[in-house]
Amino acid sequence: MRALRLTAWGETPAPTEVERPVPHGTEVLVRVEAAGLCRSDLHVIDAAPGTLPYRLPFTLGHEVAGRVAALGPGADGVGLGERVVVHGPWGCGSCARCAAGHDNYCDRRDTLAWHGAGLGRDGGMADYLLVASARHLVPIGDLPADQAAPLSDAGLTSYHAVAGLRPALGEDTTAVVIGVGGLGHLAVQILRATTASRVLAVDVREDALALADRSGADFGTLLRPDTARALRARSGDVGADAVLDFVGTARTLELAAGVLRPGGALALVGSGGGSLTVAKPGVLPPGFRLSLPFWGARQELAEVVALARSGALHVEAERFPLSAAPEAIDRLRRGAARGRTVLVPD
Ligand code: FEH
Ligand code: ZN
Ligand code: ZN
Repeated sequence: MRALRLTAWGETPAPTEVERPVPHGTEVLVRVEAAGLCRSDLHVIDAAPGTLPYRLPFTLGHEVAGRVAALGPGADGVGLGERVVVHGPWGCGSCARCAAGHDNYCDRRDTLAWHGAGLGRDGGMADYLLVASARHLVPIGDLPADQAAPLSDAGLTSYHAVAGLRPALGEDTTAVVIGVGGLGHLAVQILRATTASRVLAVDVREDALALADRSGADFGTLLRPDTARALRARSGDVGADAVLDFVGTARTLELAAGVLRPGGALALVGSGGGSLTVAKPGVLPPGFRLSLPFWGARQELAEVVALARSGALHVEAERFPLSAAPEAIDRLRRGAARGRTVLVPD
């Protein structure tokens, strides 16, 4: 089968021929229909030797949808031919967090040589993906694969970030989304579908603001020196009850700190390398709360899929054949990707 294998740190992987896995025990083999490309894939490819606990080589792809192709003799909970999306964070499988489907917060994370599918373990940028158990699979019915795959990371990460902020987002509140890319455009839709808040969007590209508008944002603005003032004006001059920063640079964190309402909450999702000084006294508003959400739980993925199947979520997806993965990776790296890039086995 074809697979996009990371064989050396710092080298863009190319599709190569590897043996198709055979499921044993509780394992399930999935015929991949789509695999999303994530900025984290760039971080993995570019990682200096020794900075990640992963052992080379492995197949990339942590945002995967497909159809059950084969079952191990002990596999249970999914049927042959069933279409599924893969819950990508794979923990130890036996701690209290993993047992509850919260592999994203596995208690033994620091002892593992992986973070999940395509992250130290063979992932889904391939014709087939082997998962250890059906517990990693969520049924998607007739949801198109290029809509379903991005739900498992871009959608789930955004949904989990919003879930932590939801108590602050009742009537007459304001949520600000910084960065309207693969995750941000879904966060706008999830905020509109699951909270009463007004949604304001910030990006550096006009076409991203157009995507925010299509996704249901009440207002969008380019990142400028006066953006905090413009956002405050749209919040009734009290500031934002919540900010979701999908970029995470010094500049976006400064904007977040400058626009948050007293008692406001910041969810830092993007790995842009920025930092924020938390001190008393300091620049942050009283009652400031910070979360660093990572991916999401299996049950949350089922909720995201249900939202998508209800028509509340639309993924702006750009499809590329798996054979063109190097070009797609380069396009994401150049900042030329629009919405979420999805690789389709060809
Ligand atoms: C995966 C592995 C490490 C860091 C971040 C990620 C995210 O892309 C998963 O949502
Ligand atoms: Zn990711
Ligand atoms: Zn665990």
